[in-house]
Formats: sequence, C-alpha cells, structure tokens
Amino acid sequence: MTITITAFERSPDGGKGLARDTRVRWALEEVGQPYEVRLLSYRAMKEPAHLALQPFGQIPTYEEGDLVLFETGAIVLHIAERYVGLLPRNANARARAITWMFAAVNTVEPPILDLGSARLQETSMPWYEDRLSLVEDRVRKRLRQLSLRLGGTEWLDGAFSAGDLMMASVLLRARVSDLLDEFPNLAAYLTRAEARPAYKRAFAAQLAINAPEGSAN
Ligand SMILES: N[C@@H](CCC(=O)N[C@@H](CS)C(=O)NCC(=O)O)C(=O)O
Repeated sequence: MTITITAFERSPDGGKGLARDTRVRWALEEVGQPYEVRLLSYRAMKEPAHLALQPFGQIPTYEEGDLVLFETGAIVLHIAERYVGLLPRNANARARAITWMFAAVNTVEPPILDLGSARLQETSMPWYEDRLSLVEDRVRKRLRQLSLRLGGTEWLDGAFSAGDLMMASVLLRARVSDLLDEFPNLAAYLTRAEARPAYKRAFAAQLAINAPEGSAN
C-alpha cells in the first residue's frame, strides 16, 4: 500500500531538516518503506482539503490506504509498530522505548520550541533579554537531566529505537541555539544519530526540495 506524507513546498529552515516531515521520512527509511510526498504551500495547509487530514493546518500528515494520521509522535509510533526495526520485541523494552518517544515530544521539546519562538518573535520586546535567559535555563535544565540519564551510553535504552529517533529529532532544534554544546554527550548522541544511513537519506530527500537554488548537491 502506498504511503504518502505531506511536507512544506518550501521549508522555512531552507533544508536544515528541522521541519517535522524529516522525522517521518527518517522512520520510514529506518524500516525500509518507500513513500511519496505531497508538497503543500502554506496557504494550501490552511485550506479545507488539508484541514480534513490535519485539523491544525500543519505538516506532516501520513496516509496509507484508508488510514490518515497526524502528529509526528503518533505517525512514528504507527510506523514503528507496523514495521520491524524501530521497537524491541521484548514487551517491557518496547514500552520503555515508547516512553522515550513521549518524553521527547512532551517533556524535552516544549522548552526547546519556546526558545525558538522567543528568538524568532520576541526580540523587539522590552523584556526580551530577561525572558530569554529564563527560557534558556529551562532548556538547560532538561538537557542536563537528559545528559545525566544518557551518561556514556550509545542510545537511551539499549539498541537504537523510535525513542532515540524522536529524541534526536527534538535535539536538532536545540543545536541551533548552541545550548547543546554545553552537554558533550548529547552533542555526540546527536552526531551518532545523524550518521545513521537512514537519517542521511531522509535529510537528503528534504534538502533536495528545500535547499536554496544551486546549493544542494
Ligand atoms: N505536534 C505537531 C507539530 C506539527 C508542526 O508544528 N508542524 C509545523 C512544521 S514542522 C507546521 O506545520 N507549521 C506551520 C503552522 O503551524 O502553521 C507534530 O509533531 O506533528
């Protein structure tokens, strides 16, 4: 059955892989499933046809036969459950990997997104500098906790899993702010994740669409 995802016609990040279709592409590459991509303009994302698939007018979505999904956590979990390669067989290990997926989107991603919004939208506010340092501290707190848990291990819980895929995807956005470099084991964890052939293929596929004219190769 054909899998179709949606992505930005032109991502605001110019191909850095921060748009969330990258994590879905990555999951599909990890499990070896081919997929098609429907590119959407910002305007098309807000029109009824797309809102019927994604009620918040966002990308990505995932279509497979009659099944339509949104929310990257749910999409990656679906891929990981349907195909082999992203979740352990052992029931407890599987539950722990899923726990890390939730931790990524529910506990680690929110302060990182808040920092991104502050830097993008609040710089002209008189309280910007004060708020920025508060927001940065919230990110640092989460990164420190994650760093302590990861310690010197390769992945969060045994072999690479959908939990690592989601966590690394979230950490990519923290690297933009330089805060990640304060935690060398997390920076190395992210570098390891990016070195995976499946990630490289996913990254290259989104870059081919989003790179500024003439810079993709
Ligand atoms: N929680 C959602 C977030 C989706 C999301 O924020 N997508 C961004 C692109 S990475 C988007 O569509 N932004 C445009 C908008 O919100 O209008 C998920 O994980 O799928």
